[in-house]
Amino acid sequence: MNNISVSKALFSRAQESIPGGVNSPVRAFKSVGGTPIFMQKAKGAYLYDVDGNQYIDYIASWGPMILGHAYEPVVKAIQEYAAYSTSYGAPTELEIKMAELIKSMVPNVDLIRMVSSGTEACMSAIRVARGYTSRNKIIKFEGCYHGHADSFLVKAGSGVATFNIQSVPGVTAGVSADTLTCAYNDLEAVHQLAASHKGEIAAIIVEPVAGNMGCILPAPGFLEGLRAICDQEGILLIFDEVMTGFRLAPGGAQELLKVDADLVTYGKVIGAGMPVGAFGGKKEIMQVVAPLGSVYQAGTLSGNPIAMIAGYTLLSELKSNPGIYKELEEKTLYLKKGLDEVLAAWGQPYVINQLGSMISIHFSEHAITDFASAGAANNARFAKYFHAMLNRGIYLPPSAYESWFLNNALSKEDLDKTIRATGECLAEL
Ligand code: KE4
Repeated sequence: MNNISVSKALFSRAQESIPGGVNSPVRAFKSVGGTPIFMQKAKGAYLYDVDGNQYIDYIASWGPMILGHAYEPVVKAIQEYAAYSTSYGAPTELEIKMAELIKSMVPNVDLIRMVSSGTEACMSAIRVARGYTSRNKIIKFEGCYHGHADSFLVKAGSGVATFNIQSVPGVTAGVSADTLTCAYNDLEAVHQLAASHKGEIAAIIVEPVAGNMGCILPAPGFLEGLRAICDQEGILLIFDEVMTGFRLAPGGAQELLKVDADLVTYGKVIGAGMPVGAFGGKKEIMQVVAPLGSVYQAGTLSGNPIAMIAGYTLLSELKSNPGIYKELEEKTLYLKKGLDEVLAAWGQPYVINQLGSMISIHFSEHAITDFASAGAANNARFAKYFHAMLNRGIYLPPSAYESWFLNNALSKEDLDKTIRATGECLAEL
């Protein structure tokens, strides 16, 4: 067992001033139990906690640290620009460069607006869809997570699923009534919702590869089917690419899976760890956004110069070295192969879902294709696995309802250590 006495002391102190001692619930280790680990610093693929323990990091700050922590060019850019001011509240050329860079990397974006989180990006995108279509309802999928805006806290994934919060107090019945839900990958259910709410649905918002119930891939034809329903019914298709954007490919899931969205949201990688989100799409739709149109959306720190230079520096690296994506996928496939071998030898049921550098393990004898199957897995066993790995210096997401995120600083030795640690700890599960 690692010595985590300083983390323990900090956690009890934190709870005196911060709800649950954390600024985001998924960090609280509630579903896996135990004391959240307080981090001191990180470099490349490694985290260092306040007790001096080192961990191989498979969270990458829930996605942003795709090239590893304290990536030199990003750090240098932040240090340089911080000296000019940390915010102006006025437009800067940096914001134009960031928008132009994103437009050059992703399909179907003529106009893009910067915000400060994935939540803001997604809540703004559905407001745009409602303003553009003059319709009120949205369809989201059980277990998908689009941030904590009221409309999305209906059968959501990530922390909402982790804490099994069926309906979130404070989200009114009025708001929830405009959010229709069905199972991920259930195209027939979407057809039925569209038929019974003809002319009422503004948008379908979907994680093109789900990462908030573990990693769940779209079934063949699922995304294409959503595209067809949207075309037929005048519904906007919103790809929530907060996780998949700039992670699965330079052009994200739209590029990799070859399905066009009408609006797309970004976060995480786009800010290189700084608070950045964005939403964008075709000019015909985005021109409803104020001050061009009347769909109001704003933010004091939207396009913040430090966040912009951090994101711009990272995205530029990804654009100029697209081979990174192949490297990341190869590392993930190597990890998957090794995990498969040790888990298969163990003889207990398990499933590994993976696409690109997103991967998750589920202790289940059935395929994990939606929220119900993710919830029916042996997640108590996952909690034991989490702690067994943590004690061996491997930091996994503290919930079975999360995807792992590989970073490109991971070495073969790190992957081998992760595979070995898994093999060693299975007997404890
Ligand atoms: P943020 O508001 O947390 O920046 O982004 C919300 C969001 C939107 N869409 C998708 C697909 C997301 O995965 C997220 C946030 N992801 C979680 C991790 N599953 C953030 C971790 C947290 O809540 O602390």
